[in-house]
Amino acid sequence: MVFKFSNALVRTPSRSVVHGLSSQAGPRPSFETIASEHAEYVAALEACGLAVEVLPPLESYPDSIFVEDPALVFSEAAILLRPGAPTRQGETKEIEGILRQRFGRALAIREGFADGGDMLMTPTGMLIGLSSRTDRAGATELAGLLQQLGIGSRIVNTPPGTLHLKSDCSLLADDQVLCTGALGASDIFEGYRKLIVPESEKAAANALRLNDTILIGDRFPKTIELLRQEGYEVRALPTDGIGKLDAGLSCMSLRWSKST
Ligand code: CIR
Repeated sequence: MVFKFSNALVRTPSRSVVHGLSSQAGPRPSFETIASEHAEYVAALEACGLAVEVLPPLESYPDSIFVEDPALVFSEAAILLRPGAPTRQGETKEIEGILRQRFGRALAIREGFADGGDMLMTPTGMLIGLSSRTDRAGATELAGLLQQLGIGSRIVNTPPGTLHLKSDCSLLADDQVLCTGALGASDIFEGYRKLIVPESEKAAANALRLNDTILIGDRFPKTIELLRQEGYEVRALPTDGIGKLDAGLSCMSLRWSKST
């Protein structure tokens, strides 16, 4: 099952996180808010049964707390990506060493750009979203590397104005996704049961299923209620600060299941 996880890698926010990329005009989050949200996130991963390894902060990379973007990880392999934002491109080198130590095999894309936030693992393979961060060259090379690992993939379009594919969707179960109305209206999730987030809670679509629990932002009461009505166990976490940096709950970790 693609949401069964035993391990996670996270990175402590740096003081520079307040200068992270944002498409929003409002006030910037404080360092203290982000640090406390991150600590609650780590505690939630542990409560869901994951062993969490915490990497040190990187002052030169304000967005490096969002470790999901420079790499993909699987039980026995990692793929190093090429983040599409110029200020984030050095993050891959920074995480490469630890991934080479932790995984027997590490592949790397050499062309174009691809952010982990655009990749949604499903029971039938990886969805690779084209966005302002992931281009056709990066997506195509990634599809080839995934094939080397025996993982099928499909390249799909991300709705205009969306940062990453996963900003707009998450996998809730093998046959059910949580997604925005825009993504729900496309043919990406044909065959899946779709739970559409209310228009007023679009950012709730970036939830994170870890084993039997769904992590979701605590500022999304309507979506929390929808999930509970569907019978899911939900853990609500503060995400006001990271939300101001266009981020959600999948972005702050790399997760995998150790093969035994
Ligand atoms: C960025 O714009 O790159 C960061 N401020 C947010 C990255 C969020 N990452 C993700 O959705 N995987």
